[in-house]
Amino acid sequence: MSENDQPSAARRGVLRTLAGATVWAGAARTAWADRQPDALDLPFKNGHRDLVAFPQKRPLILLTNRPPQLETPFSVFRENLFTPNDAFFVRYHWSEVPTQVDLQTYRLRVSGKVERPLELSLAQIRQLADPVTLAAVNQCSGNSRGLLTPRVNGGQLSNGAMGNARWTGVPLRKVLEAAGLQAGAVQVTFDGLDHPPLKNSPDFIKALDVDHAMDGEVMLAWAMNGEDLPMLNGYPLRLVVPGYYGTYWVKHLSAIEVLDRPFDGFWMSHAYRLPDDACRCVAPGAAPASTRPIGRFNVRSFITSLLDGDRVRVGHAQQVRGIAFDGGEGITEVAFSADGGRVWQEARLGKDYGRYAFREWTTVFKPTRPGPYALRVRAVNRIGQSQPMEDLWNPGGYMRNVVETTHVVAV
Ligand SMILES: Nc1nc2c(c(=O)[nH]1)N[C@H]1C(S)=C(S)[C@@H](COP(=O)(O)O)O[C@H]1N2
Ligand SMILES: [Mo]
Repeated sequence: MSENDQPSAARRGVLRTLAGATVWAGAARTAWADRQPDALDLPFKNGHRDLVAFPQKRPLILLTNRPPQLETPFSVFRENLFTPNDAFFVRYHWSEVPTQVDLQTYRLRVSGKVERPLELSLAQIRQLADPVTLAAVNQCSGNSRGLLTPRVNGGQLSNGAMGNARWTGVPLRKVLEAAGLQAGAVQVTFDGLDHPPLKNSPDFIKALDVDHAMDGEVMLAWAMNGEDLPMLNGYPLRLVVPGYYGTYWVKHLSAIEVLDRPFDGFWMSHAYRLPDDACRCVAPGAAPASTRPIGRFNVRSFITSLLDGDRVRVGHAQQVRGIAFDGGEGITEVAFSADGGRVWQEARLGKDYGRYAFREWTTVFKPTRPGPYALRVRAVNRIGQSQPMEDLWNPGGYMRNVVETTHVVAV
């Protein structure tokens, strides 16, 4: 941590909140903000980051200001199995993001290959079905990108571009059934209220296959952890695609279109694509022969109760705690090593909040001699998938899931 060698973003006048409106300049520091650290260092080169409080958010790791891109400090995962709304990460592609939405005029349009095009208010959407609540992780494809070697272009994120929340809404299927799919429907596209600053840049639009869109699990959610979505997480309505990378979780959803062909927009045909092979990886620097759109999460696990550089007591048996998750098979096993991965012990799994949620695990660690310890954790899912011991590399820096190491010192 380095708290005094850098002027904070707030001091430079980046933003402040006024009754839910976003003010992007001319801000003064509040007394509350003064009590927070101003900055921190992520564990890679050029990892110095300001901590900045955007509207409805506590101070988070600032990646970019326009558009707002905020990473969750990793200590938040130590304190909470469900990520608080004010600490949940924020990702946008284009600068023109909504700072308020009027529910009197907000409508979700459903068009394309449907029997009945619809224009639904939020109240009408809420009446389409009994609300469902699902615990699910939202994770950016580029989570942990900054830790990859060799480094790749894109947002230099540490491990905080993920979060676990309870999402409440209605199944997307109910909306599509209300509109009535025509025969020959192939894909469904999703567009939100944000847009690029220039007309000739590609608007952020994503697509799902019709079968996926109709699976009854993909959800239109208006609430997160029992409260309205924060503006920066997609108020008033977002897509929740359980088990899939955040890129599909379109925020401020305003238009759904049913197509009789695969969608060929930029954000499907050029961005968020992976090498089309089993490991979704290529030799560092190589170009993949062919690619396909990113899909489900791979298996990940983290130690949360200890952070890099923490001190532990020799001879003291302490509980170590962490989280694991995958793309929806469910975590069935977590192993912990206190010696860099030579000897492994099985950790105990915590309460099961469903196959899309963080799964807590605990184990006991008793350092027997003073000095450094490399703690590692590795999870396995129901179908036997696990995590690689060495980084897998792809040009987007997506899907990093190497077995993590937390370095602590016993004294
Ligand atoms: N409207 C809109 N929705 C969006 C995006 C965007 O740029 N615009 N980015 C996507 C990406 S890449 C991610 S990782 C998630 C992040 O969700 P969050 O900002 O709520 O954490 O939002 C997705 N939904
Ligand atoms: Mo993302």
